[in-house]
Amino acid sequence: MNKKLRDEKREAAGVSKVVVGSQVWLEDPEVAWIDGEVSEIHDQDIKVQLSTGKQIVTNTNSVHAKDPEFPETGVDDMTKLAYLHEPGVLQNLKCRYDHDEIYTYTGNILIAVNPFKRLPHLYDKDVMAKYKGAALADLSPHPYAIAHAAYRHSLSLHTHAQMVNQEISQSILVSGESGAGKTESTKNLMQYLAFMGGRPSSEGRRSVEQQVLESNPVLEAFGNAKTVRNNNSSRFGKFVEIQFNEKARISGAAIRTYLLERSRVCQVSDPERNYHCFYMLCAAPPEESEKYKVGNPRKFHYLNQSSFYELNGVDESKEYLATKKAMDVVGISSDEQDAIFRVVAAILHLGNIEFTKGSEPDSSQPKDDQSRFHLETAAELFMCDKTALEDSFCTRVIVTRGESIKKCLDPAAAAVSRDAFAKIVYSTLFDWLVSKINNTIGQDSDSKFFIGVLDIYGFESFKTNSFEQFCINLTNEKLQQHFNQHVFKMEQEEYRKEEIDWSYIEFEDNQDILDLIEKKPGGILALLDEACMFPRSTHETFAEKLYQTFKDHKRFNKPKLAKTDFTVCHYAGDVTYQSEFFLDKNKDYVVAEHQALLNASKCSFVSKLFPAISEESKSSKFSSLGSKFKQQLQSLLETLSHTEPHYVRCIKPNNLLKPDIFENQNILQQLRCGGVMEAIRISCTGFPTRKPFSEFVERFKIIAPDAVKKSNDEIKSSVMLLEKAKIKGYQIGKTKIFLRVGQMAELDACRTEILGRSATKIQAKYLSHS
Ligand code: AOV
Ligand code: MG
Repeated sequence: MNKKLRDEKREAAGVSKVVVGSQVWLEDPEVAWIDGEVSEIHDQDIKVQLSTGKQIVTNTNSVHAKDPEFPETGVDDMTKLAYLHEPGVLQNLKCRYDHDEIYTYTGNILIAVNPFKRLPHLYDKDVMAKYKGAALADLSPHPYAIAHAAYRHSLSLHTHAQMVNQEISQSILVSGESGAGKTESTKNLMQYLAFMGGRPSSEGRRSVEQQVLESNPVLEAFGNAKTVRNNNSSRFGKFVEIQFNEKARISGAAIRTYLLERSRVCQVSDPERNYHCFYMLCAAPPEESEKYKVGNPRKFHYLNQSSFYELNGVDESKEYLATKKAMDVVGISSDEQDAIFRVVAAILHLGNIEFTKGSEPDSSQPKDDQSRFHLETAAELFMCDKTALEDSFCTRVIVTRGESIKKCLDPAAAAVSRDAFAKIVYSTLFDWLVSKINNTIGQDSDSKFFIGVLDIYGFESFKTNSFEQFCINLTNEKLQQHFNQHVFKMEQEEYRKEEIDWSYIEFEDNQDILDLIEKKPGGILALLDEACMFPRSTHETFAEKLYQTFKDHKRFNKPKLAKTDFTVCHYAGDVTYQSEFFLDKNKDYVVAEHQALLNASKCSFVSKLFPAISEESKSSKFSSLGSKFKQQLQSLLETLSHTEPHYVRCIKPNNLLKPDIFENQNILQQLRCGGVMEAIRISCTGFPTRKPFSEFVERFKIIAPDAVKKSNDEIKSSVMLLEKAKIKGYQIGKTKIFLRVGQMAELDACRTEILGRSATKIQAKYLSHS
């Protein structure tokens, strides 16, 4: 964060006056903030007795006030903190975390700190039932409460919308870095929505909500893998749109997925793993693993490049059966399941085919009997011709001037061709699963509203970062902008429109990074596409072009000594990308020979995965994965812009993936990057609650019914009601009333009290009559 900005903020939130005996926070390079007590004061200099035992002399400007009455178990909403500053926020999160309270609100945003241990009492039907009847503020913070708010909000707007044509769909955006708990939070959200919108399960048939829930294990088996950051890392993005009918029952769902990481199929390294499904299949019951000729995962090149095979606490053979069960629920027939695992097994065998020089110059052939065995097995499993399969790796047909010439590939090129084959088969299989699930669940084209839940790969920065990380981080930039825009710009815009007196708060904008990446023409993606279309480009020429174009861009750097690496200064930190495989990975095409071969498979499943291509698309030019991805993101954000967003911000408390370790610096970094600190400030300094005058009067007229009856001016009535309820510090806008934090609750309490009193009166009257 901009230093000046932070200093200003610090001042705003800092200590106004310290005396001897004041409790304060002091900045510390290691643990971020240490608490202590002021023991002496000489003008600006103060001596602080730290809680660690040390004494330090500093000045009044560099300390923050510490709340002497900070409640032992913290507060469930940051906006309730007596002192709002970084150490206060951190202390609150930590103290709640120590009590296994992993959820905390910041106004309407839910902060979730990953516990890295099971907390079963937090999630079950009874807990869901409790949230069903309650208002957001009445129960402790929880993803259920966020899902509840989204559901309730759609409903209340639903009746209203028919009159005013208002947006009623909602979205819940879950964000955070890799391993922070997005996928787990998403599952909780979906469970709650299924609970609210589900039918009594008497109908025998699998219900839509059950299918929506069971889609998770299927997609995770094929789209999740162990990475350095997360043992169950989602390698694809997902937006689930749950559709509701006029009775507010779930009537359909649409799952959109984004860019599955393909390279993982052929390339893994310690301590990562390939996709879960490969290990599950290897652990299948004997009759099945024999059928697919799999077994020990250590035998397969696509798996044994890494020495990690097992996951803590996971029994792959059980997972295999559980995945098949989930596949049953989402309507994947047993024949289809057989075909799917046949394809998965075939991919493993492909990986074991090695090539050596053939008889002709620059040609190739399977290296030995082992390789020939795996080639044969793969052909059997794909149900395609063995020789044709070999040809599709070792040769390439080139069409020039209407004549087709068969060209041999050398062993290295044959291996590249084999890997391309494996990758395209796997990613096509994944897409098939998604569309199959969508077809089974069914879309409700007449749905009245939907609630979308977004779970996308978190920000990634590894030792080496390639095209995948680039796309993943672009996604996070886009979502960050959406968050900024929503929380900050919308807020300010609203105050401006309503002519409310409110000093603007600066915030970090990331538009310049987005321009750098996706501006057309001239952004990194555009330059990459250009490079891909120009036959003589290499990653060196591409990198050179980037260096020239962006040498003065403040979000772009050429690392010292680097020849082809480049650094992008993302909102969440600097990431250095290795440009080596960018060109290759950006090219989205199926080799025509691979397509034709698979299309000719005797297995109808495989042949349908690769429908015959028309002559014209055969010759069509290169299509860009980066541009396709950018478009998908654009359309996602377009969808989101028509919904009312709710945010869940996940925090990863440590990089060891262990319970009960709370790393202050690490967490602060995430809170700062994610804009949580600014959001907190806004909800406190601003007016988080706003109501149009008419709605306001309607809701609270009971507080002063006679006065309201006499007046026909809504603004005057509103002011009378506010005064009667002794509310101060509110603001009157042009169309709405703006309330400070907590004032709505005061008004509601006042209303409830009056309602309660009149109810007793009626009751008393009724009793005296009977
Ligand atoms: P992610 O979705 O944010 O990462 P996950 O949701 O997969 O992260 O969480 C990572 C791991 O943390 C899970 O496998 C659990 O072991 C643990 N975990 C997370 N939330 C909870 C919770 N509420 N209760 C118990 N354990 C939890 V990535 O997909 O890598 O960006 O691409
Ligand atoms: Mg995930």
